[in-house]
Amino acid sequence: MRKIKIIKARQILDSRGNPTIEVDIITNNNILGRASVPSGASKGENEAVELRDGEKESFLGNGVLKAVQNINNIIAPELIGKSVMDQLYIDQLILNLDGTKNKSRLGSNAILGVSLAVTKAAAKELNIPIYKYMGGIYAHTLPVPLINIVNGGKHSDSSIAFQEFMIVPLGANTFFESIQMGYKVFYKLKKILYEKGLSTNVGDEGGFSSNFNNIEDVLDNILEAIHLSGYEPYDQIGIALDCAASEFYQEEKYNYSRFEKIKESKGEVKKSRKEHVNYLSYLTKRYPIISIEDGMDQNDLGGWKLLTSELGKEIQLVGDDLFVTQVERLNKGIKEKIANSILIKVNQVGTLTETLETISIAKKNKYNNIISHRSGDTEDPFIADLSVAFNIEQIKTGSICRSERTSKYNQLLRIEELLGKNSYYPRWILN
Ligand code: 2PG
Ligand code: MG
Repeated sequence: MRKIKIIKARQILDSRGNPTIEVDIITNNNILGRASVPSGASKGENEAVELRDGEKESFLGNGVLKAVQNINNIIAPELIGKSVMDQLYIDQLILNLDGTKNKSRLGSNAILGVSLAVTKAAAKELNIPIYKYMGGIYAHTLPVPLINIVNGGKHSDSSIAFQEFMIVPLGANTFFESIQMGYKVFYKLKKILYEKGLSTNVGDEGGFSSNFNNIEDVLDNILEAIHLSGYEPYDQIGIALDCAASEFYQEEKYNYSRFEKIKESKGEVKKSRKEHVNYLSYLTKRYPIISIEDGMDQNDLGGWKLLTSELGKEIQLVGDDLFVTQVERLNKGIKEKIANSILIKVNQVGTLTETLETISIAKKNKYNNIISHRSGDTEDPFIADLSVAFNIEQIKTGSICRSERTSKYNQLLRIEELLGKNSYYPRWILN
């Protein structure tokens, strides 16, 4: 029993309005598991391949109808009659069907949609929450949210080279309280920007995408908002950055001036590896920065070594494009002693099984895991359940506005309520 009766994939739209995949799995008990797939803008070179139609007539080339066909015509016939309770077996079966290292035949988007729909159908079959199905009785940790409040880089046209500026409510006692703290700072920042005559429009992940002068201008405004909210920087609210440095690394330089406005106001800002590391180190001393993601380019291993030796003992250094949620790349990083944490994105690798393998390797090696959304996301809150299931202590899922971001926070609020006094919110996230 609990067998797959129907698999039906379709094309829907993500938060940027780009096509993405939704998969329905219906069991012989008429239970529906439905999952949708996120999509990145600043993708790592080594991510599993997301299949897009390419032909201009299909949503300007961005359609995912081929991937939909791959599910309906290739994956579905193989999975009909298999039990949704057999996640590892099913994931392996799809991987074998694909047969490539980077999932380029069926598409990581096709594969992930099915993998997650299976999980969701299984949880529903048992009539228990998804986090509990995946994690069992010991799933009880709510993650500290890294709340995005300013969008730069590829996620906005704000001209700031660094992609994400986040606040981290370290001083909260519960997840509920962490959202309240984030809310307060977000709206204080909105007021500050408005009063300075700056735009309060938001970027892809819901953070403000105003015309800031430069990186320090962003950080000064955030610090002001933290103070205005009555919070102690560092002790109660820390700052996390995602430089997404691969996006502005050119000809062995970190070229902040690729972003037009900085070029005009500040002159050329091309930093060598060493200058860039020094700058990050300076920022960390001047501001309550507790975490830096993708501080260096994905292929600049020398730069990563330098950054890790400079800051790796003091703050969290997160590999995103660097590790792309893949065991092989993470193992290499561990061996080289670069970074000390890893961003976990289900669609960078493609199946739930592989995601869990990566998480467990990180745990074994004392690298922090941070569950993450993508800049193009959907209303599917799966990653909220994923973080609680495996007691992952951090989640990065955007601003506290935009429904595709708040859907994850809202699910975490529900889970915290469900767990009641058994829930645990980690007060401090650094090792
Ligand atoms: C990142 C992500 C999510 P994208 O770089 O961490 O914030 O962005 O999905 O565009 O890769
Ligand atoms: Mg990133």
